[in-house]
Amino acid sequence: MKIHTANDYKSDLKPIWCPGCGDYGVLTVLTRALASINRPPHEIAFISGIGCSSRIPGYTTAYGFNTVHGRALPIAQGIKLANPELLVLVASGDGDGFSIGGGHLAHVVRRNIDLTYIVMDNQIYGLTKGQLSPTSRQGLKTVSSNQGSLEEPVNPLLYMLAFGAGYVAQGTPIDMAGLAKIIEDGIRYPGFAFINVQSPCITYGEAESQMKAQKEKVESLEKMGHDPADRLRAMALAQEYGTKLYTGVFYRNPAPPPAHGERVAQRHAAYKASPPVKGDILKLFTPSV
Ligand SMILES: Cc1ncc(C[n+]2csc(CCOP(=O)(O)OP(=O)(O)O)c2C)c(N)n1
Ligand code: SF4
Repeated sequence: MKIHTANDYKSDLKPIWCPGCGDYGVLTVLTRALASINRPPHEIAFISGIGCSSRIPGYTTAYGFNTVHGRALPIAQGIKLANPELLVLVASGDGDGFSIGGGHLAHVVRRNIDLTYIVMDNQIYGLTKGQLSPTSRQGLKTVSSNQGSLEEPVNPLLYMLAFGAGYVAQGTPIDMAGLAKIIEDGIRYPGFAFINVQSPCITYGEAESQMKAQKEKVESLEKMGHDPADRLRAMALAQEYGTKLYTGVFYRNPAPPPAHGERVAQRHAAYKASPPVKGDILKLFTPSV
């Protein structure tokens, strides 16, 4: 079997992100994580919505689909259902994932489709030139809010934990090794995995979200002694989203339930073993008295 290197997952397209954008680091670590997994690129489908971050599939050699703003998750779920053998990765920005696409989150989690969802959370709409996003902090002034945002930001980590996700982690490109580790771990998790990446927007993002500011506040959950099997503690730590920058695995279900594909296979096997008797369906419509 061929041993793949990170370069095998990089396409010939040159990224057109702004110099210094955090998404470059995400692309680099992603290709490293894929090399560790060593699945050939033609066995990987990489789906995204629309945004600067959503360009990422095009910079890889995996099959890619840069879909519609906010709709990466439904399309990725369909692809996984149609071909369960594929390794399915999904990329979004915080606008794509938590605003227009926010309604899909609870459902992808409860279905427990085996895919890895990577959100490049820069707390701003980058592609459309710097409007407020759902993770922008209250008071943030942008081109679309010159008096400052009136609204509280959403908390993506707490959302995912509350919805019941089996794998929830956070990373940043300032710690490439740590980010590669959680992306690899998320891909290996047998079920839905969510990775929030604090990926700075150098052009429209505010100073306190940039790499320099991140370096001053980042704290490793592993070094803090956090037990990733402790979901309630993970939720308590996730409450600090927006004030602290914790990196690593918040929660990894120690006894992962069957993923959706496995449940479908079990249902098929049950039908095969005991096929419905022709005519049974009529009983549904026949009054019992
Ligand atoms: C249905 C629809 N609504 C709005 C847009 C415009 N639009 C494109 S990308 C985007 C937001 C991008 O922000 P985010 O998802 O956070 O990604 P980033 O560019 O910051 O990586 C918006 C509003 C669109 N393309 N389609
Ligand atoms: S606008 Fe922001 S998110 Fe988009 S490429 Fe530039 S730095 Fe990156």
